[in-house]
Amino acid sequence: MGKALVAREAVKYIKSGMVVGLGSGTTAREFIKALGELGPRDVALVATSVDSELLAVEVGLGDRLRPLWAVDRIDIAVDGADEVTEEKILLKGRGGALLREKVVDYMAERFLVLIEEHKLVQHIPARNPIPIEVVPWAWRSVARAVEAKFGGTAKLRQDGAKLGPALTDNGNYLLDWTPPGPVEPSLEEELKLIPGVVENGIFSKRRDATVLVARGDGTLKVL
Ligand code: DER
Repeated sequence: MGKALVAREAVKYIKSGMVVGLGSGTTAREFIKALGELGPRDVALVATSVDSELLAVEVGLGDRLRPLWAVDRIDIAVDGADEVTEEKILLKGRGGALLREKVVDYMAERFLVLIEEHKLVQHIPARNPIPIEVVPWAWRSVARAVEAKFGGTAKLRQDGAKLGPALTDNGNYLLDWTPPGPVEPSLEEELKLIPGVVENGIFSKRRDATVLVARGDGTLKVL
């Protein structure tokens, strides 16, 4: 209910002629469905995962899809999040699409985040590990380096559908790192200095994001 509420509200931000970044995850899926149903047709869409691409095709938006290299701007990116603080620092990546999401979410003129109220937290991480996308060959050395430098435990994410590690759409592995406690936003850059790290799920650079929050009572709050 809440996801559909924020998704339909988000469609109101989409205007004719826009280049729209499609996030990934269950809430972003609701947005894609609502866009197919209610949104303007003359938009260009850049999906941040194969999952979002496939759904866009399913809802009749396939002909609007463009690869990122075929557009010169993103007017608005619409995405979900796993956790959001008051300062609009996001934790993302439970869906494994964090690399393409961060590229699109960070380059977008406007960034719209769609969440249900329970995702609002005091600090990150509150309830989820921090995903780190790594070059497969280096996964263990990265896990060791993260644990040695920052503590906690870094586990290789297994693929729920088959034996072995999960692969991202970019052909990389994911580490789910549980730090000993809350982390500083600056860790977003520090993690990327570790050789073998491709990206991580700390999104601390879009404090200007608009956050649409679905409250438990069915009302909407805009942060
Ligand atoms: O994996 C991701 O980054 C997703 O956007 C995630 O953060 C939100 O997914 P959800 O809408 O399914 O909770």
